[in-house]
Amino acid sequence: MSQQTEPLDVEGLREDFPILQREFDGTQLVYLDNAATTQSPRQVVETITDYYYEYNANVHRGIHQLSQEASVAYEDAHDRVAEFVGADGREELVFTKGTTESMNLVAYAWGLEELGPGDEVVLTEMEHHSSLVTWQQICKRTGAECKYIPITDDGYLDMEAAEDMITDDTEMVSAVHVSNTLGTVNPVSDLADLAHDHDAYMFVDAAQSVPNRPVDVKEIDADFLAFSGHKMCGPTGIGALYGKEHILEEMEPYLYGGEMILKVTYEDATWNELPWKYEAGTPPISQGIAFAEACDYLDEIGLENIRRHEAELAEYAYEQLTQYDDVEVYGPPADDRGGLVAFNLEDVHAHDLSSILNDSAVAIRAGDHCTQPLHDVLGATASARASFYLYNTKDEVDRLVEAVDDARQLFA
Ligand code: 7TS
Repeated sequence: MSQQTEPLDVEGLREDFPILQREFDGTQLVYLDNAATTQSPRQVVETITDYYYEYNANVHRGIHQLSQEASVAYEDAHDRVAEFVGADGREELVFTKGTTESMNLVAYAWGLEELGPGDEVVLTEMEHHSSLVTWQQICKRTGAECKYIPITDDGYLDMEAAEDMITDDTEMVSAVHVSNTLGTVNPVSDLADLAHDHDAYMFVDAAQSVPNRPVDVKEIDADFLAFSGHKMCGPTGIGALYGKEHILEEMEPYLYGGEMILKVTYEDATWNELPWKYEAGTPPISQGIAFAEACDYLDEIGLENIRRHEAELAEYAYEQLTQYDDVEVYGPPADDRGGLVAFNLEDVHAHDLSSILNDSAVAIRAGDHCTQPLHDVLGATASARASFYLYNTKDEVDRLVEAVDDARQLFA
């Protein structure tokens, strides 16, 4: 994992992303919806076309040449993505549809089996619905209880409350690493220590961290960690679940079918080795191979460089937006956040704001960002959110702020 700290050659990088050249009525697109999904560079898109033009075949099945080539590339992609997050290898890295499916896999395969009345799952108030709703519903089905670590007024996790809430009744702590609404970077390693002190597992939702900073599953000591390819320059339809090998060995499969079995009789079946035990059916082959290419692309740039670039843009955006008294930005201070700012302009609904920004070709997200209960805590029904990535510039932040100012004047 690269630790260099060089400024990004953003103009050079932008050439890899043809979509960024799009214009609407002669105005160039400013794409600031990267927490929802990122754009893919040519290198990733060409990996997909190469696959379909050169070696499209089903994997693990055929002994013909095409199938062998596809199988090797698909299997190696697991090692590449595993390496990207510091896992030991493919045995610890299951390909899924994305973070949501990774979360559901563990909730169904482990949670339904292991949880029961008296058990507790500890989440945070800033969980994305993919974790919140999943654990909430699994708790309802098993009789276990969900608890939520509160946030402080400035958008951090209340770690004193966390220490009280994580007890011997806790079976799972599941926390978002970087909040997709507040931009808070949570101390997931400290939470993992607390969980392990009480023999609970630690699940890290790394959907908003793996794409933009060095993340090492061993350093965090996560038992599970989930992320999505489409938020890190890769295609949609592919993501990953990291799990400690001994836990993945012990768990029962989540989906049954072909590919995931070793021996089948009319009476019973045994399971394939890791990670295939959790990948029933024909997998997303081209997406998996392109996911690995996205990891190469990001490593080439350097994750620490990307983290710093995003933090600079977020700090700049925060400062520019808060110069207006009627703009409220949520979450921690300007200089201590991930690469996004969620905000509201007084008396203007976030959807209206987003629509006005769209007229200036500035793409942001408006809504609850799949964190409805968190918005209740913030006292807002919705918010506007600008989220940055490696190809965004300060000029684009200026375009955002100008468009927000236009909206202020329109609604004044
Ligand atoms: N966890 C976090 C923290 C997220 O931000 C998201 C998606 C997910 C999980 C789910 O990822 P998926 O790939 O399975 O959908 N977040 C957003 C967002 O902020 N806007 O659109 C999707």
